[in-house]
Amino acid sequence: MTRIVVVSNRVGPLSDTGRAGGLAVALVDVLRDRGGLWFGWSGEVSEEGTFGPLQFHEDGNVSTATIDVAQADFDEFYAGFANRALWPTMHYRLDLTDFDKRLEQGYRRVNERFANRLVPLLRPDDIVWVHDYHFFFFGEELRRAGVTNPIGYFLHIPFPVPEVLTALPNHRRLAEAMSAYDLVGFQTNNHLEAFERYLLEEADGVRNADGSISAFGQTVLADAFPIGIDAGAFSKFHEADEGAENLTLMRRELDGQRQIVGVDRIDYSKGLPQRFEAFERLLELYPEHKGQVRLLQIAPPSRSEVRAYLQIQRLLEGLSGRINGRFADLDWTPIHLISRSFPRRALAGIYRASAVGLVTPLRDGMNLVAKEYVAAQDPEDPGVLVLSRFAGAVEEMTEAVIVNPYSIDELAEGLRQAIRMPREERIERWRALNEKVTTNTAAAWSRRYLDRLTAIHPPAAAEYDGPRAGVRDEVPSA
Ligand code: ADQ
Repeated sequence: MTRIVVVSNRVGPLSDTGRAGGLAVALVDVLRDRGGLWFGWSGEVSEEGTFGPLQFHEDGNVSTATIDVAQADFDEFYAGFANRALWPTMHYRLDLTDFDKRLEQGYRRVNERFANRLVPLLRPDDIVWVHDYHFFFFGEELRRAGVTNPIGYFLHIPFPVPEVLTALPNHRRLAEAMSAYDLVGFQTNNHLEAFERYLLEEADGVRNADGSISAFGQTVLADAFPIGIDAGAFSKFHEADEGAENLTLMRRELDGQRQIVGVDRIDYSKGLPQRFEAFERLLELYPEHKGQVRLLQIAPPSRSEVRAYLQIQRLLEGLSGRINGRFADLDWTPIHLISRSFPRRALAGIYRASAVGLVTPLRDGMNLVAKEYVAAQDPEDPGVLVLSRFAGAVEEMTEAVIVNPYSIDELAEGLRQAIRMPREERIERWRALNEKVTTNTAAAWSRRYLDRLTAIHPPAAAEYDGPRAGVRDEVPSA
């Protein structure tokens, strides 16, 4: 039977998805549907690096194969070109980029090595699906090694407009490598248009009748496939385990106060300092909220090997300390900053206990937290989502309170609107949002993508008929 082979930087976990991140859950679903192989980095740095033994792990119909990287790979590929050149460029932060040629070479080397390690594991009728900004060159390397299987690519983060992308010194090679895939998927139409505009305007591309674009002597089809979550699971997490415990704990602790919640990895793209300043502005302008509303920000550190990430963490600690010093009282602390991660089921309880979900990135591919917050709400008394106009999620989630995160005043007013919103309006907005979150699930997303990929390039031998409907699709919208 045709297997799906997923390639992503981080692999797993395959079980106990209540503890895993949102993306991992989406990918496990895809793999479980038909059986498959998940290939990527082990998370370990070793002397042998990419030349070391493959580590296999089997769980039912899914296996994982991972390899280590060497210290130089980690520095140049992961902490280097991926997170100091690509991530900031794609999030419109050219001021934070480091375009060192050595880092780029390390990135290319790791893409090549990883692809060459996968080749012997591939079967002729496999469908290969490569994920995210760590592996732009992976498909091209597979083709160079003679792989003729369908190879798709999905970019989880934004694709910037050509005026920004062209700041990347190897932008042409990057776009050329992307064009080697059969199908390139983006989160939003906005990112799709940026990519197509690049091919047409910067690479003399020509659009074909079927919508594909020919450029660099290759033909690529691109489209938008907004990612979803396992909404059914999220709407039920609060009923048991850590979800129920956290819901009860939070409600007792809040004792009638309203809670605004933010949940993000610490990252400069997430707009965290602006959030704290907006909350401060709310308290300045509308002192009646003192003692009545608090901001809970859950923000575990990430990528601490990159200097910009440590700086943002210190900035947040300083800001929350200052704002708390200014406004706190003996029985009330305005900002609670928690610097660790929680299992997903625990997050669901926290979301449900919070009157406002504050999701205000300066730039984001999609943002799964926005969808998780909606899915976790009580249909009879839902909270309000305050969403940045620069999150990919905004293309679908138009019934949120939409704000410009660069304007502290607008953010503060958005918060006030959300806190004071009457119940009927909250229910009306939530119903519309929840309908979308429960329809466009993670399972529906992968099915749409893989159906499209196999329509363009059918796998050899076995006829692929799409993944079977996942149970997570069968949850009725409330
Ligand atoms: P991220 O930038 O990591 O993902 P996001 O989409 O919000 O951003 O996903 C974060 C996930 O991690 C969510 O599932 C969330 O629940 C979880 N998470 C965050 N903070 C946590 C905490 N403190 N404890 C536990 N879990 C936490 C990238 C892109 C996004 C895109 C996704 C998926 O940057 O734009 O939406 O991939 O495609």
